[in-house]
Amino acid sequence: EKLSVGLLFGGESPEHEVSIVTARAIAEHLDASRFTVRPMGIARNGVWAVTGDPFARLAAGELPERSAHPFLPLEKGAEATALPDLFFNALHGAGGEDGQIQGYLELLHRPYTGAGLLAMAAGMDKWITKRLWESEGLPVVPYVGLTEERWRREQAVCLAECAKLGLPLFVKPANLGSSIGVEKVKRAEDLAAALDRAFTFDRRVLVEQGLDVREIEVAVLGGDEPQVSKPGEVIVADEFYTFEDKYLHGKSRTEIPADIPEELADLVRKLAAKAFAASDGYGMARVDFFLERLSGRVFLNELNFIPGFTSISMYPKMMAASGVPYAELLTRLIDLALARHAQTA
Ligand code: ADP
Ligand code: MG
Ligand code: MG
Ligand code: K
Repeated sequence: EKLSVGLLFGGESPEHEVSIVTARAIAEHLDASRFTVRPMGIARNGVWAVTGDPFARLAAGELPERSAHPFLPLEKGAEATALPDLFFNALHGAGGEDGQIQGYLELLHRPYTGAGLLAMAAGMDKWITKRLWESEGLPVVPYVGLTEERWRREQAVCLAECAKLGLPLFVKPANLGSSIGVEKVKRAEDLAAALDRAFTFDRRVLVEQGLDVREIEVAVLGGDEPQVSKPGEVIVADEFYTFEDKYLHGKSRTEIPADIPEELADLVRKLAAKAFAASDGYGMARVDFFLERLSGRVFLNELNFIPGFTSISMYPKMMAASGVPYAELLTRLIDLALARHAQTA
């Protein structure tokens, strides 16, 4: 008997389109001898499209009508849809990568790929992530975390605290991705306006020391004893790795494995495993590092529990270079989901 896999994609985040591309790749490569795919597209209005060809319907921008049942986000006419045996989560960003969908799937009592609710929510929040890593003595870039309330209450004190970090600074909303809302601030007099803009995205914002860095990434797969890939590098063309660069007119290149000394690669892989564990990681994560050019020091930047995941994205390419081709990666993630569910059910 084959397992039916509810493939969740789309979603209400800005990564809606890239998620459609990812899900098509997953559907194409899933082991057909073990699994049947049930594409479930979350349209931009939050309604789950599960009938017809959900890939085509979401790609066309369709906004399905919600069923009359007030408790369910399902489309009208799909009320009789059976629950799949498990869910494969291909949703990036808000709603899919931040614990929301994980909580919903827990309530449905079905296994799902990736980490649990707590890890996903904490991994989405760059401020919480840094605190978890700092508590384990892991190296993070010096930063100041600000809430919107505090910023409104005592701007001068906040600015003085940030000034201690020097220049340039990076200002970023705590709970976003794809470089949305990330700004490089080169002059002290520009910081207040940058903070005001960041607070339009989130009530929690980070101000970080801006370093001159190489960007090194590692793919992690598994549970308590995860497999850690060889590091790769994103060679950034612009001033930093921006949304445009990531999705629109990417001038950046990637290199796998990264051209770094072996001892450094070992250090990065060790730190990645520790960071994954400190964040209660499970399933997969791409752990991103900064390698400071001048000092050669290594810092953990962030971790992404649902990183870019088309067959040519960094995470799958790093895993493939470490001996796990895409189709096997999908099977491993599903087996991890089943194992985790068996532990907690
Ligand atoms: P996102 O989750 O949106 O990818 P990041 O924290 O990774 O957010 O920031 C996006 C990009 O901004 C990074 O890949 C890097 O190019 C640049 N960046 C962020 N923080 C710093 C920093 N402290 N120093 C130098 N560059 C940074
Ligand atoms: Mg991110
Ligand atoms: Mg990033
Ligand atoms: K993240």
